[in-house]
Amino acid sequence: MQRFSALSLLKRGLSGQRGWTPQWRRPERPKKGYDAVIVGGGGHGLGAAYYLAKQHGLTNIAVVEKGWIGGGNTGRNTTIIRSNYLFDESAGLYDHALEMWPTLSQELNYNVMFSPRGVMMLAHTVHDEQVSKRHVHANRANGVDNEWLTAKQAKEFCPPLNISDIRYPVVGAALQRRGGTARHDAVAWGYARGADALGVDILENCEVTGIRRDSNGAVTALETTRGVIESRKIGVCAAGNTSVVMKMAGVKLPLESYPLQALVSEPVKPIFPCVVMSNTVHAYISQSDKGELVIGAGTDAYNSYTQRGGLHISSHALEAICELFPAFRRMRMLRSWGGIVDVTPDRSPIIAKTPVPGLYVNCGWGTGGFKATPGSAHVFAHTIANDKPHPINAPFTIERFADGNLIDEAAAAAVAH
Ligand code: FAD
Ligand code: PYC
Repeated sequence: MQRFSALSLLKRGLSGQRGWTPQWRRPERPKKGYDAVIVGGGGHGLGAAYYLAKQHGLTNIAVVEKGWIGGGNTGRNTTIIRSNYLFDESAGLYDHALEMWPTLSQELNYNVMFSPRGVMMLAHTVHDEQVSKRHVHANRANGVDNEWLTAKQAKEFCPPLNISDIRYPVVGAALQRRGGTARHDAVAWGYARGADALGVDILENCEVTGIRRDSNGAVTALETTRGVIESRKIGVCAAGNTSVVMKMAGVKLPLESYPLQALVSEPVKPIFPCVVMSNTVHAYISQSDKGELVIGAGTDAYNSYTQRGGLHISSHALEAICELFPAFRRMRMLRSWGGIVDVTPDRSPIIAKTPVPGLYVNCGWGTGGFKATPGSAHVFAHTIANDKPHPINAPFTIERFADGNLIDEAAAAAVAH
């Protein structure tokens, strides 16, 4: 790690910040070929490259990214981290990730600012309460922490919360204390720097435009805007663009792409101690370390590849936030943005081999893949290196949509879609 004295920092600042050492190399051009190539420089792709190099000794590899790393959903998400999903398979996957978050900064020697401040999911109706309690019981049976709070306890945990005198009074909440937030960009940058240090080429502004296959159907190369790159192993982590990339290899996946948006307020002093989500009113909120209230809404109701959502969706979320937290009614919103999320029919991801030899896919995270980044990257690297899934991602196949072994996490996905 580079260290700077106060004087050298000042000199660098005054000199227009010239002379910083880039955190990862920018190779002038791709090599002719690699042992493996990952498509997509988000957290899942960069993380997979990092674990391929670190744990499987595959260092002649590259990550190809059509824009800049972290510029997809990784840098656009609201960073909620939790593992309170319903089914055993999901507990295995999301808790594997949650167990990796507390030491990720040390692992990468890069501060990802993981903050386990607690994620509280509100219940507003008897039905909400029943569903939440079912999740609490299922989680605890799997050794995953989750607890039921009364409305009064929920307010004690989050004092700005209004629990009565509103359209949807709060009847209680499920709290996962180990849940929280992290700094999204730092996750991408930390994995990029770590992978680069192990020899991985990170190729930005390199869009995949085609996938070549041999007479047996196996992958042989990627066509990109920076030339043809040969590889017998290709891992696709292209989030909102998965269908587009997979079509290049003739693979059709059961995915629908939707815009999902979020917005932040002007920054204020620390006022909000945790993360609060409400599925029923389609809104969730936390406070960033910079002081902004980070607020998210539901997906738009139509398929699209635009990275912005409809105004009525964010207005709806803000109405709910103002009812739940009347103290925020006069806050100004600073900016909003959107991402594209790929949604599967059962709202669980696909982390799997594909019918095309040498082609692997990690997708379908919908509105909730950030939390899974370290765990997903770790098991996806295993899948690519060994040409077979890790036991944790073995259930997350493409075939489940034909054989019926669905992992229906619609209720746990938390953002309506
Ligand atoms: P990405 O970070 O999107 O990376 C995919 C990359 O692939 C992109 O950089 C893209 O440019 C690149 N790519 C695409 N096509 C090509 C091509 N042809 N060639 C080369 N590169 C290509 N999840 C949570 O767990 N908690 C949250 O609070 C949360 N909030 C969210 C809020 C919003 C507004 C949004 C949009 C998403 C949210 N998510 C959340 C979901 C989460 O952001 C994603 O599931 C996760 O970041 C996906 O990571 P990734 O690495 O798979 O994808
Ligand atoms: O998956 O927890 C989540 C989430 C919250 C907001 C968007 N996704």
